Amino acid sequence: MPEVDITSILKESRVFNPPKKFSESSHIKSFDEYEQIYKEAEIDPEAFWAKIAGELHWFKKWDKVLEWNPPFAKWFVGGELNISYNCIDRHLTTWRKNKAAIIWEGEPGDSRTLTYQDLHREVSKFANVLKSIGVNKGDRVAIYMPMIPELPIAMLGCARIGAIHSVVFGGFSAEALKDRVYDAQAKVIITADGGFRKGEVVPLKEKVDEAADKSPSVEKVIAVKRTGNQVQMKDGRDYWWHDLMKDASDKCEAIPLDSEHPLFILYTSGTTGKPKGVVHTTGGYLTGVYITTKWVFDLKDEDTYWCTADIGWVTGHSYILYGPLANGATSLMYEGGPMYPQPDRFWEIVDRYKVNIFYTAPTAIRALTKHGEQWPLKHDLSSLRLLGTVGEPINPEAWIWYHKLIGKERCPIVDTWWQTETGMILITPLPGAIPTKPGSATRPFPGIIADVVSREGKSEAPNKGGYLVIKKPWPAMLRTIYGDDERYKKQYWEEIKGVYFTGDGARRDEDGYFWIMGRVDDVMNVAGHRLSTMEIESALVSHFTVAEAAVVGRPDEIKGQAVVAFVTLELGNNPTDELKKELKEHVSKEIGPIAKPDDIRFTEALPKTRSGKIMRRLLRDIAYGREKMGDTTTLEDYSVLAKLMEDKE
Ligand code: 7RM
Repeated sequence: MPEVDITSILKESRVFNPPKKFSESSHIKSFDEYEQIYKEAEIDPEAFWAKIAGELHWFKKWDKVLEWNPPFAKWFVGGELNISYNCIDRHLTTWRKNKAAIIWEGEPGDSRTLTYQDLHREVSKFANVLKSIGVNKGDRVAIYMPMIPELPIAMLGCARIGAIHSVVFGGFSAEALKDRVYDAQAKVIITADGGFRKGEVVPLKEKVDEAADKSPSVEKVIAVKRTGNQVQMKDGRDYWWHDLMKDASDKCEAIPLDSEHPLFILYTSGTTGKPKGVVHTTGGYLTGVYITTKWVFDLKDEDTYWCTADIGWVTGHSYILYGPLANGATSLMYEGGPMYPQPDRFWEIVDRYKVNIFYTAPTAIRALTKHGEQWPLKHDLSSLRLLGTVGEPINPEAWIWYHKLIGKERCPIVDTWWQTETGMILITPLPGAIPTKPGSATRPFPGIIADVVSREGKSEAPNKGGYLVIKKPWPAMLRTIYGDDERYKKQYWEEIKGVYFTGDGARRDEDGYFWIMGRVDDVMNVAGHRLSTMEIESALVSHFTVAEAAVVGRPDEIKGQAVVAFVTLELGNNPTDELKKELKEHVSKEIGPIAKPDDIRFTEALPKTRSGKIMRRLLRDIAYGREKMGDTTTLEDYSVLAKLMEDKE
């Protein structure tokens, strides 16, 4: 881990208060109310979390709220519940029985709505299917599917009988799938004959065949027919979803599970080698996602809520599926890409379904910004009342675009900081209560004790950069890395003694607001100053010609590191030397000469992971002039990288 003395140079002084009308009708209505709840939760976190858990359905109440043997936590010890019951059955005895649980839109334009009652029938049937092919409580089930309704049905079906799901994002390669199936020793893989993405069929079954052939643990494969794509079905191993469902009974009670029974494993990339299987359990996870969904998105029964993530990422697990359904909400789910068939697909969907709450990633916002204002302007977005972001720091430019063009200066924006490991949102505005500042995730959620500290674990002064840590256990925290308690301990709890190490750099301003500066390995050291790549990127993007920028360091004899910026331009701008000069001056003016890029390289696209995070590690390889790149398995589009390597300067 690098030394810390992260110099923070970005100053953003705009403050946006929650609109009065919004506050009046929201769950948490004022800053004072937030502070009051925060304080109470700080004094007695167990009482705070127990009160929330009490709003859920338990077959058996817990004996003890928390058992903390650092760094191993157990929440709601002795309690028994079932997430599938909480997300479905619980609503069937209320008026929500015939409420839309999931509104699904396929990329080609087909659609389906599942009420809570529909979902109950499908999930019960599928749980019986799983039992009929030999899946038992505790068995691992890998899920490698497109964004179709059968995906949440499969997950809830697993949860209903206590099988542990491991969803692998449908964009991963056969090799990556095999590694994850192997690590989890999955007994079954659930997939489809393909999915639709950017107008094309994405093959899935072929990759499953490749992975399953090399995975002795896999006994059965279930495939949904989605695209009509020709696929091989192996006798005795492979079954069509619709064949198995045809005769399945729709009666399957949700079984009581121990509060600490594992709900899912979700793999996330570490800095090195093998992906980490992050383990989440039942009672604590549900408590965390239930209350954050309700308060952060200010969710009401009338809302149509849309999170644009893929369920293959933690954002989809927590905020498309479990959080919203635990609240009895209507969750919209979209199969395809934001630019298909045109860059207004998101806005067209918002308009057609009258979406009220919209949650997406900064990378999507920037991509849409690049296509110009005409696309959102074509649609009526007046149904929107709240916007959200997640995944990376949002640069103030993109924030303001989102605020003006999408929210029409009417909708609060919740910039939510969290991780696969945290399970739930930890640092975030509560939209009716906390004034926002573009680029800041603002304050910790009640019950969360966050801090910015030095390598030695000492709190940093306001506005001084340091490591973001969480000081107390929280219910939705990861319990371990699957099969590797040691790695869990070392990676998260031993880097900085006694606290959870997030791997992110941050600063806290004079109002106690958190400004996330990205992963600490995305931090540079220029002439003795540790600079956040994100802040320089932000300055670049504030120039009217720049669509997106990624900044990395390369070794420099004099300064230690030199600043290299990879820049994509808004359509219609020419990548000239003049412009390079102008951009350097612009950064110099925006943040100071220390941050002025030494090199600017124009590129048509930046290398990103499939979830849209810029892979600065690979750009660093290029900036260093390395011939061989590091691990590229999580890269979305290899040609972007190949092109960058070709036009070396
Ligand atoms: C939910 C998710 C986690 C990493 C995290 C940060 C970055 C996420 C924000 C953010 C600044 C945010 N899980 N990150 N949200 N940085 N502001 N609002 O993305 O496991 O895939 O990634 O993402 O670096 O550590 S994740």
